[in-house]
Amino acid sequence: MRIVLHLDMDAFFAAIEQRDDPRLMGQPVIIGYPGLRGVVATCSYEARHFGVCSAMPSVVARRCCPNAVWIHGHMSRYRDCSRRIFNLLREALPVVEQVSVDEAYAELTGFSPSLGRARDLAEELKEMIYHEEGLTASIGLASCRFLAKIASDLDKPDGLVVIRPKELRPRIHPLSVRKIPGVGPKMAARLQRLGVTTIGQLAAVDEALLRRHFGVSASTFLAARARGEDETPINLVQPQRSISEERTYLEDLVDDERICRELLARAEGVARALRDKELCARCVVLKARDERFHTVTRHHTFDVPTDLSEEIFAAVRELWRKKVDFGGRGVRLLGVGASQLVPRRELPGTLFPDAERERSRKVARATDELRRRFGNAAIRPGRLIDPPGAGGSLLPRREADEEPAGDDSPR
Ligand code: TTP
Ligand code: MG
Repeated sequence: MRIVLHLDMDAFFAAIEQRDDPRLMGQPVIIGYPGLRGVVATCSYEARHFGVCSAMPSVVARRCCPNAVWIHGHMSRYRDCSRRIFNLLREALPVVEQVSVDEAYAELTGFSPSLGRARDLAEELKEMIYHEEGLTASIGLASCRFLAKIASDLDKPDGLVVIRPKELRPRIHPLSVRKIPGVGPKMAARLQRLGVTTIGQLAAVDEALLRRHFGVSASTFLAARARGEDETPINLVQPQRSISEERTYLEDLVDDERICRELLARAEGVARALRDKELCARCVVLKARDERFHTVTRHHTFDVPTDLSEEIFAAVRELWRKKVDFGGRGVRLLGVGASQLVPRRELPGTLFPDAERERSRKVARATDELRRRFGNAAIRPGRLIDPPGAGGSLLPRREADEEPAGDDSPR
């Protein structure tokens, strides 16, 4: 039988804050900006008892839990901690796939002879992480990827749950179909119209009926999950599809200079994340939302894929100036994304690089290193320094398939 492990840190950002400031232990702690346009990035389990959860508008969270301690967040600290935890995991396990800042899968087939032994190993991992980082993780073990993921969530925080094949019916069937990764709100609503809300009900539905409603590929997917099957492998190196960074502003931006300054900051963050991962982007995306919530995205394709902030910035500034017309309305959100990513070493020309670009890359890498050692505030291009009194801002959720860049605010 296959054995897959899924690990997810508990209340990750909030737990780091509690660990680093003992006064926060046992307190409801919320990571995010408490202002009008803020959202909750995450919160401690104490805050969850009051109904606070990730992505909740801050105004709602404040109503649920008026006594919470709000922390804007220390992204570079979270990222360093994440890096150390993944190093521990990679040392201990043969095949580790990182799926987010605090979440990993590991293939234990052939490494651990039984689910029971895998459980002992998982106990050791949890202890090791607690010993090294003072943080708790929840782990799920099962015969495939999606069951391991569901298992790790069943007894959070500090959980360790093993799902054996015979436990599918009692433990998995009662759960909502929404627990299946890949079943979003739309598919769940369509299933509900067929009278299916739980995984057990999904297992009982005639596959032909599913096929009529969802087509061949979606119905095959649903039927397999209902049987507790998922052949998705655990990937040692996962192809990353995109990296992006966006911000919502407390006050709408109207000044072109300020807008360009923000675009430069986002381009910097994205370029740094690309260099961290040794990737270059063939395509950049500008996302902008005006005060009436009208959102546009504009793309630019490079002849030569890049990981340099000046090239990404030049492209998005051009897109902003030539391809976006908000008719003078203020800008509420700006985002910069990179897609069509290619590993740098696979690019032609790596052997005989362009001298100018190599110089820029060397400077950028040296800056990245200084940032890593001395923190984010250590180095900023002159234009990134906020004038006194500039409105704060915060990052909403990044896209699922990426890690945060070294920004000092939560996603
Ligand atoms: P999660 O693992 O989803 O959440 P968590 O670790 O805080 O809590 P749980 O115990 O339920 O796993 O996400 C990991 C981190 O990613 C989280 O600490 C903060 C960040 N994050 C955001 O910034 N915005 C979001 O919407 C979510 C869901 C997470
Ligand atoms: Mg987590």
